[in-house]
Amino acid sequence: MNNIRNTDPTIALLLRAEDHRQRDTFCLIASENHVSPAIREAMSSRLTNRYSEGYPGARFYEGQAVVDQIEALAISRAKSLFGADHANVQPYSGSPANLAVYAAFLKPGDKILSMDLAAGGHLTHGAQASVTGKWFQAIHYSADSVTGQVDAVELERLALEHRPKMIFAGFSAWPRQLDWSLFRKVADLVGARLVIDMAHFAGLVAGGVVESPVPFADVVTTTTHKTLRGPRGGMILCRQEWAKSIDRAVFPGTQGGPHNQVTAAKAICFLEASTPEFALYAHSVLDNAKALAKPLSQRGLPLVTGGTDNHLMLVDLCKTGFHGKEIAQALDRAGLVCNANKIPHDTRPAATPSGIRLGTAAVTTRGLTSVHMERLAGWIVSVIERPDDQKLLRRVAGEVRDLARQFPAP
Ligand code: DSN
Repeated sequence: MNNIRNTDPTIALLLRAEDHRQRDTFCLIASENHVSPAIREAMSSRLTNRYSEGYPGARFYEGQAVVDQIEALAISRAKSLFGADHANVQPYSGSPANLAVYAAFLKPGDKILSMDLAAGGHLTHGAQASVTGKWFQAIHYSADSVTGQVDAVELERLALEHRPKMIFAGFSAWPRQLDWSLFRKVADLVGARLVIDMAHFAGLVAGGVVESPVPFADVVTTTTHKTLRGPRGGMILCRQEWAKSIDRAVFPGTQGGPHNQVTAAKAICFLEASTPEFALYAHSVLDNAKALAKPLSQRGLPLVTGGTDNHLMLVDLCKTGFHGKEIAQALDRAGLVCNANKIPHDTRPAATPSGIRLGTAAVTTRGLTSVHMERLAGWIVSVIERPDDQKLLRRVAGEVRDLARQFPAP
């Protein structure tokens, strides 16, 4: 960081502080990960100097010979990694990717059917606080907190009653995989476009750990930085028949020039995610999630749906006398970083909900295995039992730091 130190010592100090924070703590935020040095290098490359509105071979600015090759490579790697007809790698992140899909298929006021934010859906799936909930009419379904699945009869009933133009499947905070064939069937029943947001579990799809939504959906949206372990960014995959509409909806519909430095990093991410090592990583993420869920439940912490089939779990704190924000802050002080999260039928506000969400993508990247999950569970349980005990939090933070330093992030 010599250049930053010379130009802006304040930012250099803060970046160093963040490096140290990441080094000495464990990230259990289900949507975060640690990228490879290659991906970090690409993101700080001189591609950031370029504007490239348009697509490979059809740009509005000259000097695109290199950028075109990079974007074409990212597209072809994305298609082959996920077996998709078409890929648009320009979305800045998951939310712009989803917004572009609305722009491709809907007019303001049209109806969508999607998972409720409070039940694990995402803001951009028509939540009231998002423009997707203000500009479109969203009808919501939930998944059952015992079976972990969406009720097929209820989904069909809602679809037939409201005749949505688009059905969103996928989630931000749900510990089970959903039945994509059910969503396909219901979408066909009412002639709706099926959009599956795989942002959270894209890495598990790439690694062959969970069923791919690509064969079922008209369109699949994703971020590239969660389990997929790429740069901060988004992507849209779709059937050939929607390729033009999706491309136009991204640019010029909802975005300007793509972030070329991120496109290069996405290309590297897709290459990394196509290796046998990545498949092993994805399997370990799931193994670690199950290995973390088991001792948490055994020690009396209820998990929504009783466990997990993906990289995340939701801990129900209702019986602890503390809300999720209090526990997440105590865990943070103990070096275990996670987020407070709503649980199904939560009566508490989003800022102080009744649960926390834990994910294993980042700790698995650092090389932790199921043996370490036992230790993490022990720390988590003790903090949840005594979140106000500052001495305990300091002791756990020290133990976490000692273990974390043995498993440096890339
Ligand atoms: N913020 C992401 C998450 O934590 O799941 C979703 O956008």
